Amino acid sequence: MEAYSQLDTFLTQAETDIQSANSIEELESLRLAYFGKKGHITALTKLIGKLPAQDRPATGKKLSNARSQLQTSLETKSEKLREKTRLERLASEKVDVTLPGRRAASGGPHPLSRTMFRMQEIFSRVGFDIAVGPEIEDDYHNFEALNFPPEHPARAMQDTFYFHDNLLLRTHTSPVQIRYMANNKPPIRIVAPGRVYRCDSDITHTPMFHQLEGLVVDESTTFADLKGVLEYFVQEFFEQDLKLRFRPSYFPFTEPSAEVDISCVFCKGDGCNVCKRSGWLEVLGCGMVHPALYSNVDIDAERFAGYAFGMGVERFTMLRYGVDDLRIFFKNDLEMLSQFQ
Ligand code: 2U9
Repeated sequence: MEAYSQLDTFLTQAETDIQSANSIEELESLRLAYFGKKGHITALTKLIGKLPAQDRPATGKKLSNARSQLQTSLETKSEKLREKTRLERLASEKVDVTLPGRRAASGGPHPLSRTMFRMQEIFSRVGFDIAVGPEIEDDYHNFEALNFPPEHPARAMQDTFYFHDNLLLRTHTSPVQIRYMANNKPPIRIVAPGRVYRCDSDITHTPMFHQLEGLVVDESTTFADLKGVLEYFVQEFFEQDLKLRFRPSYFPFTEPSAEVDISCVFCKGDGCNVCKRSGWLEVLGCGMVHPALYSNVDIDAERFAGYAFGMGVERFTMLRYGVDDLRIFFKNDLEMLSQFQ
């Protein structure tokens, strides 16, 4: 029969088709085209019965050979394609172990916190304890005990947030030292870090800012001790050999009082924009504790003397990191903050 005489041509074409199949799916559709319900080989197999009896054995054998040849080819090709797919998957899933790792995003302390920790660490190295107190204070601890009498003009130096006559947001951390002196006997050696509040807001002032104040009260404490401690602190904080300059000043709670300049951390004193060509930066206030304060806390002013100092955490942070705008500390801009690692 015609269909059988073309079996060789069919086989040749089928071999070509099998070899050029590019996927398991393509191969499967070829298998169906040969061996499926309506497949060519299936059809030929069904036709065997219609051949003259003498032709059946030879044609049947030929067909059986063709069937096994195709099955072998399909099987071999199928293995090849599976191997190809496996290799492609391996290549696409390949891990380049030399690539740099992806770091897990992690938070960290705010730059102002970092500065406060750094300040506390330096002072604790030279024997200072850390003291803290409430941010909501009364007039007595924030002003009166610190030698700001009622109606004294010095109160106008600090614009205060009042809840009412007697309750306010502390304008400095000094009430912490008053409370500490009231509850502890000398020798006293503390720093008080924390938030303070003043009704003031412009480019260089925020209504909330941070201070760190220090207090030492002991027998025979002198201004020279104060100078030594501040020189050590400034050197350690900025990791630079900086000069200190003490200028006479006034605070109600210290006498004598001084403002302290350091040689400019940017130009080393040569004069630049930051120090306004002066070579100096004002960074601290300090003085000997005013004897009037001791009577409020039951310390013998004849026997003890003390020194105190105060500094702004924002100012020190700006100088250390070269930041020229105070407001970035309060914006919670993560992109900005994540640079202070
Ligand atoms: C007690 C006695 C004395 C703390 C002091 C200063 C000088 C001072 C300013 C620095 C920059 C505040 O943040 S700032 O604006 N501080 O100049 N502070 S002496 O004196 C005290 C504190 C407590 C019982």
